Amino acid sequence: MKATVRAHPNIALVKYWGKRDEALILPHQSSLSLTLAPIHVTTTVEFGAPSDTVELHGHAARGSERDRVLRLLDAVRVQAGRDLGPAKVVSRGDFPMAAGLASSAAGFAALAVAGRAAAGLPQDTRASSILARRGSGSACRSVQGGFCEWMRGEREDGEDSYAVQRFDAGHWADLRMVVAILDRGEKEVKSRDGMKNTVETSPYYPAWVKDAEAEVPRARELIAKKDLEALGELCERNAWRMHSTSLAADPPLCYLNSATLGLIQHLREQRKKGVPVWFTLDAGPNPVLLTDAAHEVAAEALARACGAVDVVRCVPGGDATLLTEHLF
Ligand code: 2P0
Repeated sequence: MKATVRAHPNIALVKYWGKRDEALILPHQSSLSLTLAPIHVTTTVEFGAPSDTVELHGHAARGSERDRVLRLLDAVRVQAGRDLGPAKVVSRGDFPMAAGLASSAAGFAALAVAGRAAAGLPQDTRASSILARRGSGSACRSVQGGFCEWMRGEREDGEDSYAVQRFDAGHWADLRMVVAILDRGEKEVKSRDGMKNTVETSPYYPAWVKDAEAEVPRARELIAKKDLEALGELCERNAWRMHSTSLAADPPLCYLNSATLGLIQHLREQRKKGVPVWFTLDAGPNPVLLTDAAHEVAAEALARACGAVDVVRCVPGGDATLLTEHLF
């Protein structure tokens, strides 16, 4: 009745931005990501506890944060088909939570896999991905390592909306993602609210959906060929289009600040000098630089020169994994 899982966060190369179903967390378009190591979240779930308790990163979770965790475990109870009793959950991450890296993605992926294992359900990546998705959309892409594609699906019940691994972490071991933390502050508009506002008010939203869906198979081909330059260009294009669509919302959503823009513009000069480095950007001011192993030190140096207060260098990460050592 107790299980512990370690999962890695992921960074989308083709972003998920907008839901067609808010309750089930079903996206309007497919997305594609890379799972990132060595950073990770570890989560222990135990059923049969005296009462429901949720501790996230050293603090007792409250309000909607606590509810999201307990709702996911309710779905586990339904899958198990029996009364598992109250649950105790403890989760800890080893990377800066406000950095804009989706700690929720690693957290809900670990929770889904650990929850099912603690309930005695068999290991099943598809079932875990669907469960993780219901906690946080991007979490469905952190159940497996390497390059994962979240297929939007067509069904209203969401049973065909989950992530599959297209290439494992070893396929392109030389790829590097360098997170440039320019601002440690919490973002002003959470992804969930930002994407809702964009879906409802941005006149560019339908164009975003069509374009992003078409970019997924292109990205897959470039990953197959390990074409860093073309993948870098695709990533930048997709990030700009996500942010342009959000900028056109009402009220406008601007996640970039002046330091973000400074760093991004600097990359063009670096490329002219022969440094292969491109960016992607989630719903926050901290760019993630795409490069190769030979240039990760140069990428870190340029991020710091452009004002990064911290830098996290990442390599392709593996699957969410069961551990034998528990957090309590
Ligand atoms: C992504 N992001 O594809 C995109 C790009 C942020 C920008 O998924 O509401 O925490 O829990 O489904 O997954 C962040 O949003 O949102 C995200 P919910 P989530 O990685």
